[in-house]
Amino acid sequence: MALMPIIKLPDRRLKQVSAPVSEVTDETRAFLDDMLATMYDAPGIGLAAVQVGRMERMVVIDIANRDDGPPDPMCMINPEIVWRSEEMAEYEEGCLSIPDVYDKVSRPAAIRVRYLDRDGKARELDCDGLLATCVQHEVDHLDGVLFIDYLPRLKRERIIKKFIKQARQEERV
Ligand code: K1U
Ligand code: ZN
Repeated sequence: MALMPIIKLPDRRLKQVSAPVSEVTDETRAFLDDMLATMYDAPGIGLAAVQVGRMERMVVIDIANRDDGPPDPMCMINPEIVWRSEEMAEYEEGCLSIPDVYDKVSRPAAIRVRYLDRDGKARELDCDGLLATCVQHEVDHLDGVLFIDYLPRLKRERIIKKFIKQARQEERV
């Protein structure tokens, strides 16, 4: 399994919409394994393919990684949120593409997600709590949406400016 570099703000790919996966193959499964290894290594509880530069609709999630629990990896191909609760829940989110920035985001408290698993089998899953938050965060990545897009404009712009400055400084060295 290979670790892949995670792209960071202000990389423009993070604002692009990813394309559906047309066929689930051995190569898809090998790539999902590399995504899981990269997520565990980061460490994180989720990762979208765009975050490692592949513009296809795939995400991996393991919320057990937050508490160092036994691994419970999930792979979702072409995930689609087909139901959202009216009730909202607030959670302090972070993003591996926006390191060291955490802020509260309010999202539907429960969702139903439809997706293909790593064998290409269609599945539906009801999620609440941190899993619901994480699935929504990852599906947003596939649509070019970042959690900072839910923050007030001035706050968001300050974060983006900081990362642009950081990237320029890294270019110089
Ligand atoms: O998509 C990503 O950038 C991954 C992100 C997922 C996420 C976190 C919090 C709320 C919603 C979605 C992360 O995993 S950030 C890192 C993180 O949460 C974490 C870091 C160390 C241990 C456990 C969790
Ligand atoms: Zn993220």
